[in-house]
Amino acid sequence: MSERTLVLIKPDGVKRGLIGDVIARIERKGLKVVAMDLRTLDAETAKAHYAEHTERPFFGELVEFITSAPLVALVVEGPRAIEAFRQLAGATDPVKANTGTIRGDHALEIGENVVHGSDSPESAAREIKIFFPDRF
Ligand code: IDP
Repeated sequence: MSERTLVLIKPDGVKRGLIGDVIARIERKGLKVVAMDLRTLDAETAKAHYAEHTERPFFGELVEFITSAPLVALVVEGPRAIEAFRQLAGATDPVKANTGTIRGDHALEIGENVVHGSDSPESAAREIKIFFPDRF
């Protein structure tokens, strides 16, 4: 059974030239990119996307960072795509992320950890609707 997940290549990943690396890993795994867009988020969209973190102390920093420069939003499809991409991404804290994962190979700071991937089918549906309201 195929499912979809929302992936973001965050501003740090775009700035550092990692778009190709991230997409190559997605495709090498056998997952398919079914939508893709380079854009700079406005604060409203960023707050909606990270709504579950509203009360966290780092929320302001998170919104500021994710809106600071262009990111790439992708919808990725395949069998167990949500879990498959989370495995490719590695742990949230890039120092703890295994080598061989996107975060493990490319990042050191939790606030600049290169990618986002939906964490559940409910989040994926909600996030895909925020980024690609008319596409799915
Ligand atoms: P996830 O991206 O691995 O799903 P979440 O816990 O959903 O991790 O957190 C969302 C994002 O918020 C993380 O990817 C990270 O960039 C940022 N973040 C999480 N914890 C912290 C923190 O303690 N300080 C700064 N940023 C954080």
